[in-house]
Amino acid sequence: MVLNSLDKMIQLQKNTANIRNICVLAHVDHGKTTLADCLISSNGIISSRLAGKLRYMDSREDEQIRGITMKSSAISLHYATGNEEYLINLIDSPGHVDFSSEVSTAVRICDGCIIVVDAVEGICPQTQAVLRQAWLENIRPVLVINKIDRLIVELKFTPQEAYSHLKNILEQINALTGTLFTSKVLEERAERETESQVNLNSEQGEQVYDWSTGLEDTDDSHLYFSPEQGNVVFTSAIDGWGFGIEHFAKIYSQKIGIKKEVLLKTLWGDYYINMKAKKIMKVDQAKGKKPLFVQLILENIWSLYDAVLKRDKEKIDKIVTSLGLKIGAREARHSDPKVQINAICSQWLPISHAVLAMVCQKLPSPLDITAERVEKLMCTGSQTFDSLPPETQALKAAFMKCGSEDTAPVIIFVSKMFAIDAKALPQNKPRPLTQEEIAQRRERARQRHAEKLAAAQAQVPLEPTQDGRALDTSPKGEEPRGDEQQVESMTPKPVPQEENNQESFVAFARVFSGVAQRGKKIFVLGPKYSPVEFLKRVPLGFSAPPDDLPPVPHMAYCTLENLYLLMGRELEELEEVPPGNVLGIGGLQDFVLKSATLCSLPSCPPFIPLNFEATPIVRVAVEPKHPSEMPQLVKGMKLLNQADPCVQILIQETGEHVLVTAGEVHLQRCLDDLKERFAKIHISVSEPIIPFRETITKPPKVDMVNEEIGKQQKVAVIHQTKEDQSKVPEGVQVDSDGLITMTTPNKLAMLSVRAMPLPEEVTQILEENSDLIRSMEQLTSSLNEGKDTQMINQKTQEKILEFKGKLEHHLTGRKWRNTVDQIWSFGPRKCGPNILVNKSEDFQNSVWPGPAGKASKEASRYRDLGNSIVSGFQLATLSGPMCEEPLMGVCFVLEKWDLSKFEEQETSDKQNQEQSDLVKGGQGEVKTYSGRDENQEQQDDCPEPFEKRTAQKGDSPLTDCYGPFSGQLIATMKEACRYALQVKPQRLMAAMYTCDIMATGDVLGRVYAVLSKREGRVLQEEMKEGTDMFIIKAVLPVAESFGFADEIRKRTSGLASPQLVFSHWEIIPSDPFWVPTTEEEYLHFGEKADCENQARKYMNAVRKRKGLYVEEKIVEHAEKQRTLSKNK
Ligand SMILES: Nc1nc2c(ncn2[C@@H]2O[C@H](COP(=O)(O)OP(=O)(O)OP(=O)(O)O)[C@@H](O)[C@H]2O)c(=O)[nH]1
Ligand SMILES: [Mg+2]
Repeated sequence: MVLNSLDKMIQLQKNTANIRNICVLAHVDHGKTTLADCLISSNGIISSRLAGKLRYMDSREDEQIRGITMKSSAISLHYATGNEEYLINLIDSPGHVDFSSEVSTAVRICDGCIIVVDAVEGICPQTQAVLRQAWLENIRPVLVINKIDRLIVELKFTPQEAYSHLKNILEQINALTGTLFTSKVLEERAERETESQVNLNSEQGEQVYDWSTGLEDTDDSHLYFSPEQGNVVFTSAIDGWGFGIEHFAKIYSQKIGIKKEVLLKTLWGDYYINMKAKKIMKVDQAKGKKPLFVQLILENIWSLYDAVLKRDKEKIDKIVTSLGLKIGAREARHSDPKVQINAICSQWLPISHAVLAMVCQKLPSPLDITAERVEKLMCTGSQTFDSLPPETQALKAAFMKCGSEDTAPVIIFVSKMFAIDAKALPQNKPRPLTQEEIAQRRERARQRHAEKLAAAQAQVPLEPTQDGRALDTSPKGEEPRGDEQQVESMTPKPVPQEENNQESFVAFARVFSGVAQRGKKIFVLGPKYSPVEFLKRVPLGFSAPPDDLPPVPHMAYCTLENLYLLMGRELEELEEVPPGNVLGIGGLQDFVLKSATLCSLPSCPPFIPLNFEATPIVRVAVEPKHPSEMPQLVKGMKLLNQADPCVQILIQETGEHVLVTAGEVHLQRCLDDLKERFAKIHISVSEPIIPFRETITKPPKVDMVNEEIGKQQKVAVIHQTKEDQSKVPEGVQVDSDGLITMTTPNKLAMLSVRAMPLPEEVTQILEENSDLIRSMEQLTSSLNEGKDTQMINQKTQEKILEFKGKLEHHLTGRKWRNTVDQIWSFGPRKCGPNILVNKSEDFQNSVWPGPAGKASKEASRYRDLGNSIVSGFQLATLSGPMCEEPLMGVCFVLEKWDLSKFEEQETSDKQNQEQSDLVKGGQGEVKTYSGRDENQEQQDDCPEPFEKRTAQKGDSPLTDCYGPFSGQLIATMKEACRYALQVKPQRLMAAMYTCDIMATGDVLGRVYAVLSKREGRVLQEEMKEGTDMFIIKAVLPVAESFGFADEIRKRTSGLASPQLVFSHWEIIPSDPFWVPTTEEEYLHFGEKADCENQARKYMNAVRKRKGLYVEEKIVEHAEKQRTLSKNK
């Protein structure tokens, strides 16, 4: 085992066909990093004794302490088999859900992946998630079933039981693959059908797609995991062994004399061997026979473990000699049986060979990239490949060829930026000196000595100081002064003082085509860059040097400053990187925020964005301990944002600096990074900010004591709160059915708005389609503005129709008649889960583009005013009346919109203006409408004449003492929406996690106790076959989740650990404004009745945090505190 020299790696990088870019994916703790250790030790980078203990890829201190991986990191390995030599770029990824974004960054730059499954735990939630991610990226998986030793040592299975157990795991994972495959085929078929329709219309004949018609004709056998296919190996990473059945097929074909091909087909499966007849038969022909896998493979391993654990020296020796192994004396005598097992097994069935051979045989090289994957990578959003400009389409060939000629365009994808200490960069590190350099140094030292002697003779008094300095510097290994200029090229670049402890960013990237050369200039394309935009601005075949190009949004031009070979904890400098390799790039931090596409041609599209599985949900506000350190904090947060693919940083309206992270562990890591690496200051962190949503529901049918409402006697209202809060002031009309009618402060326009709860399914559909809604809004607005109506491509149109159909399907009944056609906008931010419906007769406008949207003539006339209404709706949905949180699942219906007065005013005003142009530059005080209570008073003192600002062309923005008319409309609409909500039963919605807990039977009770204390709800409980493990699926409010994982771990002594993933929003059933009103309710809850109102607690907590008014008595029934002694 030789440590690979850099030259060897550089040489291997050039042979693209023998490169494998792979990542290791699994559920948390299934042994990815341990497996990586074993593979790394086969290259001599770490010693084989330390493999599994060191967890080399977990280079962060907190990773080592917590024992979980938190980032993906790459290492290049060399593997030789037969005459072939391979370069394996291995990426270890984290399994914890909080870091699933790191998995996304890894799968994007790989061609294949190793899915690791713990033989005891089997398929877990994250296993499913990573398998899906691999599918979405079109990368091919192979399977490693790890921790087989646990079946022997912990579960004490017999080989036969172990076989059934393993078969079970394989069936489960294949069932999963099957579902993924089926949905994909069906989706493609649907797509193909629409495609063929288009083709029929356009008479283009055959298209590129050649998928066969349907599921039944599609061959999917190669997709499944099966030992006989060679894409499954069984390992115990901790004991250093692993095998695929090929290994045993080879051995036994020689031993028993059955053809290897036959054995390959029968070693896995229900076959047994008739030794006498040398025949292989189906197991059910003769009962009680063991399958080949048990008889020929598992039993051998079991008996070895048995011998070692029982310390049966004789038997061990026998096995060792029969296998022809040599065990060192130290291992043979070692008291720990694990060491012996490791020593024997890692020689007998070396894990690295089993895994790497499978990787090289079964996983594709960069040259095998499929056309399907390339097209998918190139088409962002709803684009189709055919709709890309021809220059862009031409790049597909470059992707497929993965060529290294000079003419090949360089295409690199940066999937994340990671921070490393600038001192750890190879160019800043002192490197070992070469022989020549040592000779040079020696020579210089000699010269210096001679000079010194000469000087000493000439100038005796100065000697001590000079000497002192010389002595001071040289022992530190630094170059002595004086020689600095000559030496600069060979010594580390002196790092400037302030950079001394600075973080430097390296891009985690892969070359998809062309050769990345150091010093080469390249375009950096941000995720929103559009080659169409570029081609529009820059004439075809531009000849100007790229530096002089006109600015194009989301594009920059930069130099590839440093290229690195990623070697786990180390980086090695490279001059160039051939196509198909994973690499690190330095010097991009000013150009790339998180991910980017680099290309030598600007016609390249940016790669599709990484798909992140986890939604960042846990927020905290941070501030420096010393206010003067704010700038450092801001800078640190910027760096943190760049260094983490999924963290979000924002500054709220309140001025708080907020970190949004995927979960508690992620939060902790981000805070540590901020404190220790990026900001380097003390910070204080707020309690987690828990997000809520506000909504309304149908009026409840029963009250809090389950009595039908309306039947009980109302108590003479003692408790006035509900009425006190009477939310609707005068001047606003409220109908009995909740229709709010409001006029603008200048009384020129009147709006009637009603709020209705949307059915749950509709809210869900809206949430799922937010991207589509956003693009639809953009489309409509560009249509309205009369921009060139870019053809909506067929696929988007289909999607929009489908979306509309779904809405129509759920919005049925008299109440919702025509609603879908009348949807005017979605909110907040124009894509949220609330809708604005326009039922007003005289003005019709809807979001649906094309023929469905009936844009009438008035539409254009009223467009600006309409925009104000929509803005009002957006504002209202952004923050609700309960605690200023966004709304969800609410439909606002604009029933009437009376502008007749406004029109009159406008015409008379025009006439006025024509008559006299006297009033210029209105100096009259311009009040702005600012609150619900003011409108009444202000209406009275409103001076009649309007002051017009200098007339603008067309429809002038009317301004009166209440400010511009459009502003008044916005405010009125917003207020009307809020009142409309307040007259309906309001509810809070809480963010919910789904939580998967695996626990053994004996700690189950304690898990349930913790869950119920935190308002969790168990959805499902299953026993894992063949084990005493239970899998519990539960939902838990995010608000109650802080410290949950820790508590579970503590209560169960680490035997159960939950995985929390954000899943959905759920209405909290209790009414935050509820007060007892009937006798029974008083009896039941007492007058105060706030002890059980969870919703009120949440609402008040949010209000308090936001500095809003909270109606709360601080001290109630105050009494003098009496101590016992006084009481006597
Ligand atoms: N018994 C047994 N334990 C193993 C084996 N492989 C790994 N482990 C143990 O499982 C634990 C988790 O191993 P890791 O390699 O850190 O797991 P991981 O998949 O990298 O975990 P994350 O990166 O946090 O997702 C460690 O305590 C390992 O010692 C194995 O083959 N057998
Ligand atoms: Mg790990």
